[in-house]
Amino acid sequence: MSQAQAKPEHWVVSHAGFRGLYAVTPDEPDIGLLSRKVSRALAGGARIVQYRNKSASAALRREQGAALLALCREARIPLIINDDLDLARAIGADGLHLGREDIAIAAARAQLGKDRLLGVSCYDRLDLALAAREAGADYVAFGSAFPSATKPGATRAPLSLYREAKGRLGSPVVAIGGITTENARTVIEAGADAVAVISALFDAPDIEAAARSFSHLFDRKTP
Ligand code: TZP
Ligand code: MG
Repeated sequence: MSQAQAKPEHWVVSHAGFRGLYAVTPDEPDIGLLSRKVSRALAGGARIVQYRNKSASAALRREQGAALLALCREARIPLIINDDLDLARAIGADGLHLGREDIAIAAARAQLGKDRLLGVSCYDRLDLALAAREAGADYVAFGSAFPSATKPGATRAPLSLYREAKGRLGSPVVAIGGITTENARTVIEAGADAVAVISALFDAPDIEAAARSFSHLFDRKTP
């Protein structure tokens, strides 16, 4: 399938209702290694992949983004780009994830079109999430759920926020930050539809097994 032909109806997950493991990439300069790691996460059942690399040059990010998009297309899993609307558009990625330092949500939605997934980090703030939905976000993320070695300064979000947000927003709610196979159940039971994970997934000795462990936590129906 060409990139231009890829449409949400071809994805394994639905735009409005995904659930499961949301794999967020580590800052890995080696494209081959990054691709192998993401392949293992997909094999273990990751439902969404976000390309996030805070230390690469624009040229490397473009190359890595395109490589990961090809992998995700094969698995029929959406690839979301962190921060960078131009990169998302340049490679024809499936979506964009924004934080408070990034471009305005409504502007991003206007440029992405309605078919692409748009996610927004809302830290510990329901008000930001409500505004993000109003401006066109498909899903929101709250966190850090637990202390995160990847982002030690991150605001902590209370567990009560996940269910409260789910009730108010009518969109998928993603938990991020310090999530491991040991504590993920806590945020899922607290109402999160997906767990966004970097280190406990990509630093695991067996990435596919770790992805499978995270994914299995979603097998059981939760309220
Ligand atoms: N936002 C809040 S915590 C975090 C981000 C991007 C880092 C998540 O990484 P890890 O390794 O899963 O804690
Ligand atoms: Mg950002």
